[in-house]
Amino acid sequence: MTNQTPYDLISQMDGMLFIEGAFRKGGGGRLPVENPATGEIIGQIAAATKAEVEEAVLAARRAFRPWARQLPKVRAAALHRLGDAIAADALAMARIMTAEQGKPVNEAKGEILKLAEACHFYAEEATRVHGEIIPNEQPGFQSLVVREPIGVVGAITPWNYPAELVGWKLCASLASGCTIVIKPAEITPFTALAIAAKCAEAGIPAGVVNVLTGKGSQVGQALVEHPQVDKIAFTGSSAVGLHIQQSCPQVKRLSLELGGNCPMVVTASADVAAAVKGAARRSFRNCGQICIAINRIYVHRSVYEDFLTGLGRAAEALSVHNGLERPDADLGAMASGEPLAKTRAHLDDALARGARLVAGGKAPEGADYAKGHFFRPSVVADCTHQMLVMTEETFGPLVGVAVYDELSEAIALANDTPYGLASYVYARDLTEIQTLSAGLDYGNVAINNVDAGIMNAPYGGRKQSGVGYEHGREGLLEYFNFKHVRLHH
Ligand code: TAP
Repeated sequence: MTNQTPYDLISQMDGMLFIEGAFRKGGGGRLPVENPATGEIIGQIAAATKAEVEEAVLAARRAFRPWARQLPKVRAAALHRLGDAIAADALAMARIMTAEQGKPVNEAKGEILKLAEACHFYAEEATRVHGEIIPNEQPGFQSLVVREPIGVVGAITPWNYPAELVGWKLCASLASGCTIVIKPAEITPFTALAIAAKCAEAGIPAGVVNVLTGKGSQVGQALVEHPQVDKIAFTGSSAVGLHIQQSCPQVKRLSLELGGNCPMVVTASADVAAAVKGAARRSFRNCGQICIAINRIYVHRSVYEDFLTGLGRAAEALSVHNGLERPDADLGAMASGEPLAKTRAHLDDALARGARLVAGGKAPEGADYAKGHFFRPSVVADCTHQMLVMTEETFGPLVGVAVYDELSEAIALANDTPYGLASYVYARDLTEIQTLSAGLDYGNVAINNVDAGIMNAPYGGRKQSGVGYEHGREGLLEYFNFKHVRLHH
């Protein structure tokens, strides 16, 4: 891949599906894919037909038993080869991602390399999954708890992290002995097809990994409804996650990694400069299109104006460019017109309800930005829970800031949401830290840092942010059934 332009690579994958170890042209219609920085159509994807969904699921079903029976070290070796193959082509894969998603190439390359790391992490974990022997409750009996892979996984993924969100499900499937049919987001399909090419290169057996492109409401829904799909691993909005849960016609395993509306609390004892740095990074990276982005910040009155001045300056200093032309830009284009329109709507709503604009508030000016979906990182202050920016997930480069006086008030405001994915704290006082980490009703709490999700710790949400975990040993165990074997001897 290395010497070809992203457009050459994309044209080779145009209209392709990956079924039973081979690429082939889809037989149905086509859907255009846009470069969000320029508005150009960069390729067409196949809208997989019902027959193609059937073929992919049955290929995964046939491949399941032989793959599940492989020794864990054989699956681990395949994952190591996949990690190496991905890392070797990280730049070319990153450029494909930038062309379809908008994030700057350096950031996209970081995501690809993290996927390669995930392959190696899960390769090691694959060899460490073991069962248990339960203490006897009667003489002459023995109870074993054995872990067996669930079967065929349907993976449905969003567009904000086109490699990692596919990759975590792929790695856990490969490590556990499951097989997988992946339906990537309609607007970022080529990264997933490039990952499929790496699976072929790494010698993953035919049928173990399949990629179907097309519309979620058709191809994704067909996977949800298919009786031969044993588990759905979904990342996306809470609305679609709930729809999947309610429309699943059979009982099957579901893991749902859904929306967030993540708070940050900056207390009176915080290192304000560190808090500003953390907030700027986690609110605006990937244009704020992150489920664990900081959406709203509660700052103690004693440091409120200092924090706002710092965050305003940090936001204004961030560069926004076409991410293919400027690989080192801080922000690229937003992935499509939809999150951009929502960002503008949340900003307008906040300003109409009395918020103060501290930074940004508009698209960058100039011909380079005219046809793309660009927006400057934006900060609004003096926010209340009457404003959408504080109560709904913006999924854009906009953060709302509010002042508080008592820590209990900050905790109540931070928890005043149907979501429970990630929360952030900047504080130096140990009592404040302990009160916040116990009081925040979130699956992840990051204290004096903004890395809520790391590969070897469980990552999941509460309330409307989902069920189940990715990452870590817990993420891998989501791909296994328990079997109780009771022996009489
Ligand atoms: P969604 O609109 O929910 O789409 C996610 C995936 O579901 C896409 O592949 C979509 O296909 C598919 N889909 C749509 N309707 C479907 C249906 N009826 N049946 C089956 N699949 C269907 O989310 P999005 O806009 O791509 O992503 C943004 C959301 O994802 C945000 O809320 C964000 O917080 C959340 N997210 C959560 C996490 C974690 S780890 N909790 C991580 C990243 C993102 P199409 O692309 O064809 O519509």
